[in-house]
Amino acid sequence: MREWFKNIGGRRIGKIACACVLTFALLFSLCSACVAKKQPDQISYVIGISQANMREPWRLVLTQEIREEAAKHSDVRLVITDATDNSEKQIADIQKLLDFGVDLMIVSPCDVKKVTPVVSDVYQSIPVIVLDRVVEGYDYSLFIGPDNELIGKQAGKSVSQMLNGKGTVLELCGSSASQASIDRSEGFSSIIDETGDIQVEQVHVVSESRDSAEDIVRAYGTHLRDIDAIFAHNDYMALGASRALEQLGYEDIRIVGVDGFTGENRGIDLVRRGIIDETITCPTGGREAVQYALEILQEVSGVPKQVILRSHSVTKENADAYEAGLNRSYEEPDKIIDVGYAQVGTESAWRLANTQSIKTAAKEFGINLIYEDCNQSQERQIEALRRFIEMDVDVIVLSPVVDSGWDEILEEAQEADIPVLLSDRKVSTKKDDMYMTFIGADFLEEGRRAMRWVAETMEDPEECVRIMEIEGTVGASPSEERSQGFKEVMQEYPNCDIVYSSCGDFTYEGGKQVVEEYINSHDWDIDVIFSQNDDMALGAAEALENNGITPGVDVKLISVDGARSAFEALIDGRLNCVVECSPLLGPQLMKAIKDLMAGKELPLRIITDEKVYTQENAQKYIRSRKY
Ligand code: GYE
Repeated sequence: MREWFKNIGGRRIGKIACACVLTFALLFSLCSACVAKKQPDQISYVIGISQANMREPWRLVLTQEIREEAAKHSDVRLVITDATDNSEKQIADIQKLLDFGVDLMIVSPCDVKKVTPVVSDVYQSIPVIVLDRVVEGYDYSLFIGPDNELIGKQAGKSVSQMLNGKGTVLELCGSSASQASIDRSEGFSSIIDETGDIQVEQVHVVSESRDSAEDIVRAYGTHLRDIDAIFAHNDYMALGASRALEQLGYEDIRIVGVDGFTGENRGIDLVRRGIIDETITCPTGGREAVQYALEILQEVSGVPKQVILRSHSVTKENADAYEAGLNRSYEEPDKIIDVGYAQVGTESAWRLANTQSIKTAAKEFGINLIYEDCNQSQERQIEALRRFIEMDVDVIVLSPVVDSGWDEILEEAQEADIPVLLSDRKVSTKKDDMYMTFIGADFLEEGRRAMRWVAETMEDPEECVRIMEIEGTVGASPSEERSQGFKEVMQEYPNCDIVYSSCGDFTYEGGKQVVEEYINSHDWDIDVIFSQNDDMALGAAEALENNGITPGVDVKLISVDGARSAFEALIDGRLNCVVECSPLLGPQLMKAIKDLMAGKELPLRIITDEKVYTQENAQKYIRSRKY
């Protein structure tokens, strides 16, 4: 390794040398009709891994998965550092990796707040994948991690069932600085609080280790008589707790852990041997990190911004089946995949681009797409899903026009054993497992970005800003969450206020009508219009112009989506800011369908990558816009 490091500075020279050798080999091969093979020691990429620590078993598994996945590529090298849970050391490690000249960095942060600015700086020069704990903001290429709040909720449901809704739980939490532990606790208590008759005693096990957990539980002594269950934030603490209970003779206390790895004394083994009652899996994302790292380095399009991994509840009853699923080999189905797709409608430029992206990708992936345009009607979408179920399609894709009212039809799809994928918009259902994955945007962040732009461009921070909000379809997740995100940031600016809000239903005419109605009933006194999509913003601009008000000058217009028409309006000065919401979900959706049909597990959510555009940068980007 040392010898190799000496060459690292010359790696670039090495690559040029390799390129010359290859060129010669290629010329030679043209003459001798033979193709030069890649030299085994040719390095294409060096990936730096900044690990929070190499002490926790979860991180050892993460590192092992990264190594195994990278080993499949002879031209990839890893440089791994161990921050020993010290954020100052991690910051120094990250700088060293940057100085080595790594091509991409994978960071698993020790302390989110301290490491966020460093990741943001590195991201200005090389791609960064954040693992396990997300940093603040979006200055990174990709985040891969579990949904820790959902893991906590699953534990809460399991413990509540074990205790029949009544009793006392000892919660062995991880470090209070660990966002994962905070989220797990929040999820856990959100469910426990609903039951109303379960008390929780929380203890922070700072080292999150087996032995510390064992010591803490043993110190409880006879007080354990009052404890009915233990929820440990990882399986190692669960094992420590079980050892203490065995020594003290309290063997009826139920135990739930987290992580669910295979191997001796790890979650699946502990459950199978009856040492703990349940483990909730927390995948590391190591393999996915290397796979996406190569896609990023090879500039493959469509790499998402966030991949949220799925967790499973494993008990003695399903441990064997779960482990068998881990080792299953994947094989492409030997049939054309039939996909029923219930699209919202044709209400906006975004929607047309979204439909086109999905149809084109279906063709490219060889998938038979049965497409239904449901004209912004939930009733027609439900009817379409029923037809897909009767047709016994392989997969259903739904872009739900609104987020509620889907439980019954999704139940029918489940009973028919037809997986449902959500594209673009979300649903809220009673049960968590009603669909396989969600592929779409972070609407909350889109709303925040719109208000941040308002704040950043206010001439006088003290000035009073009167805002009109033109909302999309009532009850649709983008409408609700963009509004929520906007208001969340607006709270920091007491002089800003939404003085009028009305629904434009995501259409041009809808946006135009909102402004006309306001003008007909008020003297114009609006400083900023926040329109939740481009079509409504452009309709609003026309209404303003019809009334002698200059959009983009007399009133600032902010929109969401980023269609070409919006870029043209930025360049014309009629719009001031456009927050991107990509409709180009087709490739990711079809890849997810192929993976699903090949037996692979899908992430819980795949969140698209998006940016903010203004009059200053619109001209630069308009040529590269794909919709
Ligand atoms: O912003 C709008 C479309 O669901 C994100 O629906 C999508 C929204 C998009 O009509 O233009």
